[in-house]
Amino acid sequence: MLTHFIGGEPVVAGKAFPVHNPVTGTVIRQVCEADPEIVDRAVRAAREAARDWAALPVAERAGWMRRLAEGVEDRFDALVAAEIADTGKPLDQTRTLDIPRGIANFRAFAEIAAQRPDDAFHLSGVLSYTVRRPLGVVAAIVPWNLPFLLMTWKLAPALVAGNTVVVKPSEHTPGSAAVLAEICAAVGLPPGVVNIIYGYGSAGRLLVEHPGVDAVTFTGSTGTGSAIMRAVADRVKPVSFELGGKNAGLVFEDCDLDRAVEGTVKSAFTNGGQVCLCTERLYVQRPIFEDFCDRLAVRALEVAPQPMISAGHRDKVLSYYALARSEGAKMLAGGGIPIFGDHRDSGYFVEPTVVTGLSEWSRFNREEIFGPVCHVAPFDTEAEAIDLANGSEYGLAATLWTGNLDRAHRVAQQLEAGLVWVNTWFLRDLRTPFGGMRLSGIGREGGMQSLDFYSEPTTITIKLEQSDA
Ligand code: 6OD
Repeated sequence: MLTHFIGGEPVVAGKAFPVHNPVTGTVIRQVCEADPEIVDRAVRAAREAARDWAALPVAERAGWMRRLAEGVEDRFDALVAAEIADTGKPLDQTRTLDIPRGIANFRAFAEIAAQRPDDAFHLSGVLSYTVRRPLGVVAAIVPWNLPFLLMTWKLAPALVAGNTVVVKPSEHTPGSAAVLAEICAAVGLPPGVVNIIYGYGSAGRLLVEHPGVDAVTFTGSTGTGSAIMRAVADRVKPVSFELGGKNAGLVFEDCDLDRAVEGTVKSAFTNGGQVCLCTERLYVQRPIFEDFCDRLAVRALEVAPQPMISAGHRDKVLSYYALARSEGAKMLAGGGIPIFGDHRDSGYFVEPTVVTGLSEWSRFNREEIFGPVCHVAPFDTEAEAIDLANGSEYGLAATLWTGNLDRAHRVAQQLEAGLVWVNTWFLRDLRTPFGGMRLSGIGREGGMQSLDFYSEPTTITIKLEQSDA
């Protein structure tokens, strides 16, 4: 049974709920579900620890981040196993991306925080400078698609900025958070600095509404993001949201075709398309459209299917495959459930799918699907491509494939998205701003932007005596 981690101690309380392995559909663990009393206990523990943690010099908190990174390295295999059990991710991806990025998050934010300068302004005998202080207790609501990566992406900057944290992982993926709780205890992190509670959205709601929580960071769907915003509106709590996407890819005829096809395979199908940055709308310049579609379809058939996180999510993705057919799409690859003839047939797999022929106004092309699926459409001119890419209520990420440097800069600067990748995808410098426009979120995290969110400035202004000299 996975227990909550509160005030540095395991806490068994609340009803138990099951977690399923997406590869087989079988129950792999039982987990304590937080009730109002547990949420209250976790927030109180975080608040009790807040003053001493905030009072530590930033260099000491940065030292704790490095110790956490070492603790993660020591428990690398346990984290890989927990993440794979909950998500069904491939071993290779988990070993090379999910867990290493968690380590990098702790190390990167230790460096960034330690180097951060304060602002100071001097003008006509008036000196103004700012000091930043932490917000207090931060609620971190973590999604199921990149559970460890995104938990550390929130924890590291929140902690190093001097906050204490209550984390609620997704009900689907509590395993790596439970290992992190053991790591916090093993490295001797002061009790209450990190608290981890488990449960469904109802527990998340209790957490964000708790009057002892000062700010909320959330990654997940736009619907849940706006529900959180309403829930915390009365107390005007700061929120940082990374929400849905309907990301566009633009492929120009001057691109390196092999690179663009392989890049698109990655950007559409990595993690079974369950990454908020995945490409779901692809626009290809007409002279290479047929060739590109043929190549992409062949490659999609070669991609190993990955499971969706739950039976419910698999059914949602399949409902979009059915919708595409009913809206008159041509399926170029996939569109169903793979048959393996083994234990995976009871899991939550869907086929990597490539679709064409739908209008920009179809639901398929407007709504986030969050599966291994990509619609491909032709375009003629650069201006048209930009309009197509920007024609969405979302604005998280875009990819651009071109061999023309001028075009790369020109187009990238006109795309209305928080992140634009040119001839690559998911390449991230952790110091850069990360987040989306419109329905894709509010605020930016990453580097200094994270430290800005997790702290607030006080401006101190001093009138200096005029010198007679
Ligand atoms: O790579 C990252 O740092 C990051 N924040 C990825 C987010 C992916 C969302 O699904």
